[in-house]
Amino acid sequence: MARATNISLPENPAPSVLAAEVLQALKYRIGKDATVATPYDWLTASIKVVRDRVIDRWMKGTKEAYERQEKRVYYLSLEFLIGRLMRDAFSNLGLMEAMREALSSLGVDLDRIAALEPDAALGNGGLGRLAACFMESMATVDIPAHGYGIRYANGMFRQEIQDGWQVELPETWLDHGNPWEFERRERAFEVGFGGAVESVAGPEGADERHVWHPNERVLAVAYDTPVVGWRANRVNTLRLWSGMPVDPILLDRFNAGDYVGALAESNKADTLSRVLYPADSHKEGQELRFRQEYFFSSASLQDILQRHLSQYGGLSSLPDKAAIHLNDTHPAIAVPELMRLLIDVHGMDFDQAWDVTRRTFAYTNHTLLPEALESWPVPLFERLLPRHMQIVYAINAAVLLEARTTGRFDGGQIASISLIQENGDRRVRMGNLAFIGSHSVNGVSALHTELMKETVFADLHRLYPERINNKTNGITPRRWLFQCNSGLTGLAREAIGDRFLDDIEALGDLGKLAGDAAFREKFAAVKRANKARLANLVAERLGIKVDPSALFDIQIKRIHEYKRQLLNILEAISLYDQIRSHPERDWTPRVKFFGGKAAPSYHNAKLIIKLANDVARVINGDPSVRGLLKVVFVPNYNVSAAEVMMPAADLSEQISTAGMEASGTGNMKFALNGALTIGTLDGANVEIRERVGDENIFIFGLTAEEVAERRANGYEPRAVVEASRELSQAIAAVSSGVFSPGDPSRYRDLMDGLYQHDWFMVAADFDAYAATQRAVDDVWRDSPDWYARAIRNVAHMSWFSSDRTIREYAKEIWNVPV
Ligand code: GPQ
Repeated sequence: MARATNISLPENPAPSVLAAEVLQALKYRIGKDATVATPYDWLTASIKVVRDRVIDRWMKGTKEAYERQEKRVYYLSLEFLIGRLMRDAFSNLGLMEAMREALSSLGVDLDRIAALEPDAALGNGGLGRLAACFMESMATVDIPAHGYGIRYANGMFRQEIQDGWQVELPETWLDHGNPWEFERRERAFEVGFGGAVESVAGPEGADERHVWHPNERVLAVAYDTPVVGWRANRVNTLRLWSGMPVDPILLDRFNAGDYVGALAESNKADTLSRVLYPADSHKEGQELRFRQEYFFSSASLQDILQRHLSQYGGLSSLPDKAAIHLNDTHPAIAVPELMRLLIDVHGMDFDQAWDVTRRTFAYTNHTLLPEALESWPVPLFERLLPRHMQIVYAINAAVLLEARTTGRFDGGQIASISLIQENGDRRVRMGNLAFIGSHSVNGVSALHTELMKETVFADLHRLYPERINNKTNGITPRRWLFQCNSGLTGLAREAIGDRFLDDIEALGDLGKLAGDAAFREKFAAVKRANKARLANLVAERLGIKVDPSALFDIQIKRIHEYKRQLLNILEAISLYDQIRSHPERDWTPRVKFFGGKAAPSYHNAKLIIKLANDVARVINGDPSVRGLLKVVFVPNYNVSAAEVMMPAADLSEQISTAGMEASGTGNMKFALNGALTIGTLDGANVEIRERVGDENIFIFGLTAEEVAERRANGYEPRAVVEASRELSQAIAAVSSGVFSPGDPSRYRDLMDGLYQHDWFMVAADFDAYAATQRAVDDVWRDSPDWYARAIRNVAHMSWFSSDRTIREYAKEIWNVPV
C-alpha cells in the first residue's frame, strides 16, 4: 500500500544520518547505548532528534515575527487535548518514512515505540481538541501564535470498566518525563490571591490609585512545547504554566520544628496545576477551579504585556499587535485582570484601559446549556480577587448606564445584561463578562450562533448587534486524515494526485470517482482494512470477536444525556428484540460501538455506561442473534483511540437533541474518513448536510425549533412512549431488569425519567430514529451505492478543515494577515 505521507522536505536528512542522530541522543541525552536502551529510551531519543530539527524553524519564525512587528495571536484555553505528538511532528516534517527506516536499521519498530507515547490528555473533549486542531492550523497557515494553558500533572482520568461500571484512575502522563517540552524557569510570574486593596489618593485633580496587596502568592513557571505546522511551514509555541511556591520552604516555621507547615506553600502552589477538572460542558463550582482560571490568565497576560512592552515600549498599541482569544469563559477573568494591569501597574486611565481591553479580546462560546454557563459567587470573587471585584463593578456600572441611556431595555432586560446575577445568591456572570470585554463573540456553528442571539445573549446582542458572529468549527486534516488513515490518504494520492495534501479543497476531486466501480472497490478495501484493525484491537483488549464485514456503527464522544447514547442503546435493544422475533428476515449484520467518559460526579451518565455494558453482555451472549448484532463498549476513549476508530466507521452517530450540541467535531472526523452520518439537524450536522447533500446523510427527528415548541407547549412523553410499541417494550425490558437480573431496579429511575419529563426528547425522536436505522440497512445492502455515498462524504469535507476556520478567525476577528 502506498505510504500515506511520505512527503519529504528538500533539506531532509537521509535515514542513515537520522539513525546516527538517534544513537547520539541515546548516548548524550539519556546516557545509554543501544544494548541497554528500553523502548521508552528509543522513544525519547527519537523525539529529541526530531525536536532538535524544529528548533531552527521555531527560532526563525519567532525572530521574523519580531523583526517584522507582526501581530501575534494568543489563544487562552484551559484545555489542549493534544494526544500523541510524535507522529504529528514526524509527518508534518516529512520525516515519517526516513525515521521509520532509520529506526528499523537500529532494530527498532517505529509503530511499537509510537504506541508507548502517552496521550497529552489536557482536555475533556471537543473544546480541548478544537484548541489542539487550532494550534496545528495556526502553524500551518503561518500565523504567529502562542497557546496558553495549564501543564496539568494529571490530565483526563483513565477510564477502566469494571463489572460494567466506569472506574476513574489517575493518568500520570509525565511518569517518563516529557521529551517535547522546554522548562523555562526564568520565565516565571507571580500570581496573587486574597488580601486587600489599598486606595491611595492621587495628586491634586488625579484619580485615586489602587494597590492590591494579596496575602497569597504563587509562581507560574512556563513550559514550552513546539507546535509544528504542515511541512514545518512554521513552528509556534504552546506555553503551559506550572505552579511553584514563591518560598518553597518557610524557614521560620521549619526552624520552629513545624516541618509540615513549612511545606504548606509548596503544596498550595502544586495544587494549582495538579489536575484537570473532568466535567465536560458543566461548570465546576470549586474554588480551586476559579484559582486555576485566574492563575493561568494572569500569568499569560503578564507574559504578553512584558513581550509587548519590551518590543514597543508602551501599551496603547496592544490591540494592534496582540489578539487575545478567550476559549470559552474559563479565561474570562482575564478581562478585569488586563484592566488591573493596565490601570494599577502601568498607570493607564480607566477609559483608555477599557478601550484597549475590548479591542484586544475576542471570545468563543461553546454551549448554550445553562448548567455549563459559569458564574462565581460574589463573596468568593471578592475574597480571592478583591481588586477585580471593584473593576467588575466599575465595568458593570458603565455598561448598564449605556444600556439605560438607549431607552430600549426594560428592568428585566437590564438585569439580564448585568454582570451580576441578582436573583438568589449574587454571582458574577462570566459569559456576560467575556461578552462585554470583547470586540467579537462567536459561536461554533451556524445554528448555534443563531440560537446564541435568541437565547443566552439575546439582550446583550440587542445592545451590541455587531458583536456576535459565527465561525463553524473545523478539524485538522493532517491528524484526522493523513496520519490516522494512511490507507485512504494513499488511495487518494493515487487517484487525484498530491495537491490535496497542501490544498485540502482539492479533495473535492474524489467526488467524480464515486461513480467509478474500480475506485469504489479500492475504497471499500481500505475501509475493510481499517475495520480489521479495529476488530483486532477489540479482540485483543476485550476478547470480543467482531466481523469486519458487518456494518460498523460508532458513537464515540463524552457521555452526556443530551448526546443521547440512551437513544442509541434503546434502539439496539429494540433491534435485538425484532431479530429474535423475526429471525427469517434479511437483517443487516451490525456492530454498535460505544466509547466515552462520564464526568465522575454525573450519575446518569455513569449509569448509561453501565447500561451499555449490561446490554452488550446480554446481546453478545445470545446465540440467536450471533452474526447479526453485537454491542461493544470500548474503554478509555481518547485521542489515540479516536485515531483508530474514526477510520473504521461505516456509520457515524450524531444524534443529540436538536439545539443542544453547539457544533460537534467528531461528526466531521467520521465523514472525512468515509462514514455516513445518522444525525439530527443539530450543530454542524446542518452544515455537513448542506455540503454532502441530502442523499448522502441520514437526517431524522425534531428540529431545534420543534424541540423548543414541544417543550413550550407542555411535552407529555408518557403518551409518546405508549404510542410506540417498540419503544415501550425496550423501556419495559430495561425497567424490569432484563439486563440487570442481579439488581432489577438498577435502571428504574432512569427509565421513569423518560416517562415523566424526557427532557432530551428520546421518546419523541425514537420512532424516526429507528425507521432511519432501517433505511441505513437498506442502503448498506446495496454496497456500490453505499460506497458512492461514502466517497462523496470524503470529497465534500474539505470545508471543515480547521485551516478554513482559522483563516476566518484571522480575517474577521483577529485582523492578522493570512
Ligand atoms: N464543548 Cl462548554 C466541550 O467539549 N466542552 C465544554 O465544556 C463545552 C463545549 C464542546 C461542544 O459541546 C461541542 O458541540 C463543540 O463542537 C466543541 O465544544 C468545540 O466547539
